[in-house]
Amino acid sequence: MSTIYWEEEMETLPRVGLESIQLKRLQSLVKRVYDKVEPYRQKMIDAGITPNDIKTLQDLQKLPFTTKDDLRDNYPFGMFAMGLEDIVRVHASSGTTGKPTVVGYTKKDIDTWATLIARSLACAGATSGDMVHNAYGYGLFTGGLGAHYGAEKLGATVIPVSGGNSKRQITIMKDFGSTVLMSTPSYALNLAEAMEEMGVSPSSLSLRVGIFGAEPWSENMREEVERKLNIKAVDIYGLSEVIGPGVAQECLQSTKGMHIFEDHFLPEIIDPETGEVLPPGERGELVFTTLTKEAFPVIRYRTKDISCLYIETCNCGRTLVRMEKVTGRTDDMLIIRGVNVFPSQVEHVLMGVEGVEPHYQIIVERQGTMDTMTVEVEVSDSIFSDEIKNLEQLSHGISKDIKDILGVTCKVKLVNPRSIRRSEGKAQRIIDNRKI
Ligand code: DLL
Repeated sequence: MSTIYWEEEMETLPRVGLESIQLKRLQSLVKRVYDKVEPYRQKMIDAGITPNDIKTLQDLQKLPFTTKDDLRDNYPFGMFAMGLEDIVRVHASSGTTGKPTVVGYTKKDIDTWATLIARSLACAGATSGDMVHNAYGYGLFTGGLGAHYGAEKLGATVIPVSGGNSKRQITIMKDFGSTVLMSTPSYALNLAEAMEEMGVSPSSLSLRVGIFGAEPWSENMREEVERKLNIKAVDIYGLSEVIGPGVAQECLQSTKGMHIFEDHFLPEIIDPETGEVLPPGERGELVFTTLTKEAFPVIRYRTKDISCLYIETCNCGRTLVRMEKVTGRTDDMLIIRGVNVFPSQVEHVLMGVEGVEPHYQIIVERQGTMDTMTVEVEVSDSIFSDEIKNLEQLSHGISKDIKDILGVTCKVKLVNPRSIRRSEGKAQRIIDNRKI
């Protein structure tokens, strides 16, 4: 398979060349934030560091971390490195608690971001000949507009359909000949469901590839989406604080995670408890430093996402390091009777069971001092109309699988097909009733 690149020279740079670019960019970034962003300057002063102390890439480790709290404390624009006259756009991530985080972009940032999405699309084999069906939500969320500008930059035709109204989306896909789908993986499944309801066969569409991200999705979920939509599904990763989508992208040849666009973002993996930097291959919390962003640079931003880095070169020829699929966040982890479990691990088990539909929710409750977990999952129409005793057997079987594979005890409740609320963007997997 021949590789399609958007910026071949940068994506295939020998490591020494790449590291020398990274160092120059890091030094200029640290100087800029020290001069222009008061909270960063203060943190560096507190840590006894000046920009001149950054002499090698290793010296990055001398700099303090940045957390979501730092951004909240300086809400809305206190961490911007440019005046509002140079900012052309803001986005915000909703956040489940407290104030949202607001991020800003200059004209150049918007262009960098579009380039990164164009690279991502090329990684997935897309070209200017493609019809990109962009079902990421448009608005303060970075998904819609981020993907949109990148697809335009690639020269593809964009359908800015946003999330929702799934049946209309299927008609558009059919009539316009969409070839590339961009959406959350859970919304892709909702589209597949709408297709089924309309009696549209995926083979009657022109869809070839889906670029899915913004939420964790398991390998079994990937198989499910690929099968239901008759496409190849690849992963895209990003977060508003770093730029939005387009921080890392899985290529068609990769068997091991997504390429991080390292000429723009410097990744580290740390032990979330101690903050110690971990070597490649070890799993921990992802931390990013932006190397080229003007309006809203971040230094050692703690993402809370769990991953690890692979330094082996990829079959596609890109020399960029790869990050493992993100299976959870440090703040997503449930501790049920002392066992750690991530929703995506539960998903992986569920998706491996025949007759179970890819729509589920995890309900966490507290009984006395104990946390309990109930997994509600939809089953197919034919299974749901089966005898009660068969349903009971199936739910016991799933709960046993979860216990055997994840070591956690939970109740499994099989629910009516189409009874779990569908989302247009990120799916809500956990209903936490402990806080009520
Ligand atoms: O979700 C940006 C994005 C849009 C990425 C479209 C990919 C596609 P936020 O709303 O700020 O930004 O949420 C960022 O979503 O820290 C992860 O926890 C999660 N996330 C993003 N991509 C993935 C992925 C966008 N591919 C947060 N796999 C991140 C797992 C992901 N989790």
